[in-house]
Amino acid sequence: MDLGGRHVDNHFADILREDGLIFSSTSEMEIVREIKEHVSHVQLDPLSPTNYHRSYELPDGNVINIGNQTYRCAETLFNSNLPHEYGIQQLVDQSIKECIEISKLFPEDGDIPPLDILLVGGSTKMPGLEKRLAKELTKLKTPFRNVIGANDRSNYTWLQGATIAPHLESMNLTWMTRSEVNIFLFGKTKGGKSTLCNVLSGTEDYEEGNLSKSTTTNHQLGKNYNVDELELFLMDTIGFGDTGIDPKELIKKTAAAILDFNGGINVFIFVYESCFGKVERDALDMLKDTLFADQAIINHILIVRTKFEDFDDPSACDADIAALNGIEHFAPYHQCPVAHVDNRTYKIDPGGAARAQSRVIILNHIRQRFIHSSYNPNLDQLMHRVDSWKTVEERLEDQRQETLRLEMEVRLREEEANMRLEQQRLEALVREKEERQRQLEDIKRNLGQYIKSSVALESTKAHVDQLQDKIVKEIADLGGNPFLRAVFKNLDQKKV
Ligand SMILES: Nc1nc2c(ncn2[C@@H]2O[C@H](COP(=O)(O)OP(=O)(O)OP(=O)(O)O)[C@@H](O)[C@H]2O)c(=O)[nH]1
Ligand SMILES: [Mg+2]
Repeated sequence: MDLGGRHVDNHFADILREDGLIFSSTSEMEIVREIKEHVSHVQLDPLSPTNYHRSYELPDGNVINIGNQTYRCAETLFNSNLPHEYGIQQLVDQSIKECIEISKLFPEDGDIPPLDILLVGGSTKMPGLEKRLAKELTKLKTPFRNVIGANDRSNYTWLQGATIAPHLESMNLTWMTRSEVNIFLFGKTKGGKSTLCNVLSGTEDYEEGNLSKSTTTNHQLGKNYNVDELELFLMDTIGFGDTGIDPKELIKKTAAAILDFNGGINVFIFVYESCFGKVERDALDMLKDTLFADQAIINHILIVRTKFEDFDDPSACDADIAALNGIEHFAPYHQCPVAHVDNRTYKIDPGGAARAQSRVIILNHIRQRFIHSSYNPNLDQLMHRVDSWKTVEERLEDQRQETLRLEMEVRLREEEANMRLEQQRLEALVREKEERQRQLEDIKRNLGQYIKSSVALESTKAHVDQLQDKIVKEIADLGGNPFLRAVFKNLDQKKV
């Protein structure tokens, strides 16, 4: 029986409408799922009146109040007045009774003891489920002992599988393996990603938008589908282009979608319509350079051109690929296979024949090229790259700041050099002044000595004059010797 979390979400969205709370698009259904995880529970007796209210803050900050829908949503699991035929209690009852019937085929093994029922899987985490299931099974007189919630229920199946995996060889069992294909769809908004998800899954789980606004505007959770012996894990994403979403936010949301993959990604399906231009190239570059910084990613990209009316005409497809190879923006991705589809709406193509054909085309590509290997991103490095990623504007601003910083540095260096020159000039002036000072001191000193010498000379001269006068007088006293008079006369002349 296909009954689980998605049914609870859908029923929850239906009954929230009673309070005027409308959630319908793919992204809004994610919000419903989150509300369910936070506020829902399973009532032991859904008919007993309760006055139950829980509040929940929506991503836009609005707080909503939810009444009995918090437990009514889980009633879909028990088929209380709901459209499907069985509830989980009937399924469990049937399984246990079948086990007992089978055990009767092996009487030598004795009767099987009363069974414990172990709840596993994310949808079983709603508080109160164990007790309610036990109550319903008792009503059905199911032979069981306890209903137990497994630890780590979301991963329990895988964990248990992992514990027996090492013994498989010795158990000599032949196991059938299902081919799991992890698919990440991305591309420009309104290109047809969600439609392709519907086509591949054969469902209408994804909201196909109108052509005037972006539809998938929030991070999606991947979903599993069994399709033609393949187990597809599909991840629809927010479109690039005119989504009005901040590019940084978009990169973060795209990275968050990648983090949801358990294990590798087999194929990145890049969806585009009509022409391959710069937006398309930027979106692929974002994957190759920004998120993974790895050329090898090219081996895991399938390019899908949607809305291609002649998709069933091989020569038209070949001609389109030839034209694509002539486009400069496409050059880095020319090795990637290109598929053409036309997922016409049911209005145009009520039988969905074109969609069915598209599915075969894409699955063939997947089988031929992508099923056997997957790309395992290094998630730590991915987050690091996302955190340090900058928009073109931010990068330009960084460059502008760097240029300003360099200009400032050059100016400072020039000023420093000028100051050094000025200082050197000042030092030279000081040195010259000191030199002049020294010279002046020398001159003063010499002048002093000169003055002293002059004074000495004057006094010597005065002394000589006195001596001369004295001599003259003494000579005059000596009388009138003609020879001496001539000498005196001569001396007088010299004196003059
Ligand atoms: N004729 C035709 N219409 C298509 C095809 N693929 C998508 N459409 C239509 O194109 C519109 C947009 O398709 P979506 O699947 O919502 O596009 P998207 O890429 O998910 O858009 P966002 O979620 O806004 O990013 C819808 O009206 C689809 O019905 C196609 O191959 N052929
Ligand atoms: Mg979409």
